[in-house]
Amino acid sequence: MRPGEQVVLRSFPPALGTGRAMTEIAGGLDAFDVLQLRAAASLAHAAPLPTRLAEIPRLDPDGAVATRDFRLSGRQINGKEMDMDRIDEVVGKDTSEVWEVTNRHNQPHNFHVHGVQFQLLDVGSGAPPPQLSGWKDTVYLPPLVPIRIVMRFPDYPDPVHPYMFHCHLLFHEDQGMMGQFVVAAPGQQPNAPGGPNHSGHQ
Ligand SMILES: [Cu+2]
Repeated sequence: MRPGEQVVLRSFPPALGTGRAMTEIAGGLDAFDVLQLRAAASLAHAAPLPTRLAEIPRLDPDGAVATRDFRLSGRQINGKEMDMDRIDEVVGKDTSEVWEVTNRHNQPHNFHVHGVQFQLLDVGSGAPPPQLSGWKDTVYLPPLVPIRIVMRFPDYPDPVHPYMFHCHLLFHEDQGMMGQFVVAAPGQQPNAPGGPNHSGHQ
């Protein structure tokens, strides 16, 4: 910034990969101002930037113990809506898995996983672009483009209290576009709070 300078940070239309009408409904044609920066009349120098901001250790997909498919369509994931009394997936504590996530719908969806951060392996048949190459909490899913993610689950097992995975468009998750997984030690069985295996819940 130069003294007295004003600049505006603006959001430009993202490439949603949807048809024209759906793109318009979903806000995919919108441009809008996000932030205005107004420099003071007198400025001091900032500290120099490091030449490299961060090192990101890559998760190795060859170390994954399982691969799972997640298909998002309508308001369902793998053909199911959220049920608090159902555990959809059981993963092993302190293990890595590859999840292939695909939006099988002509609407925008995205995918969010609790308890972990993940890395993208590929988007369609290509490598993820730089802006998708770091640690992610949520990834946008263009229609019909399979996205593979890799993650390592916590080393603390709990077969009763689940984590969620869901579309992070809030009205979609509110309409049931969500599922549950537990992190289990070898031999542990999932035990949803209202499920048939649960004994201690009134
Ligand atoms: Cu959605």
